[in-house]
Amino acid sequence: MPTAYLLAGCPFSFKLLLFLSEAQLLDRVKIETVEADSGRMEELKKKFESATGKKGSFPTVEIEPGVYKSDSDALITHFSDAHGINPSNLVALSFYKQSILPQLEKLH
Ligand SMILES: N[C@@H](CCC(=O)N[C@@H](CS)C(=O)NCC(=O)O)C(=O)O
Repeated sequence: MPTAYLLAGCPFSFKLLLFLSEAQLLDRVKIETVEADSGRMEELKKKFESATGKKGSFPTVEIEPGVYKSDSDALITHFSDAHGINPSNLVALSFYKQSILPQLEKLH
């Protein structure tokens, strides 16, 4: 089962979690939420960076053993394609992306 690594308080991690919840995929993905500035966060970032060669970020999903994918939009596309979901039909996700996330990005 893929593991989604989320960062507590992260608006992009919440976007992925909202998608997985609304698309009813939470029984197909293991969730691990890490605290900001924790040892576990640093440990995972190093793991993501050595696997992808890019700066580690949350959310990241280990989509199969040793294969890591980052970026909330890319992850939503990945799971939508895999499960035949049209994310624009997801009302809560669309609401969050259109009217909540832009405000959070300004603050972030
Ligand atoms: N475009 C990325 C942005 C992800 C992002 O900026 N995540 C932040 C936390 S909200 C992060 O991982 N920052 C790295 C750090 O804090 O070291 C996405 O949509 O996933």
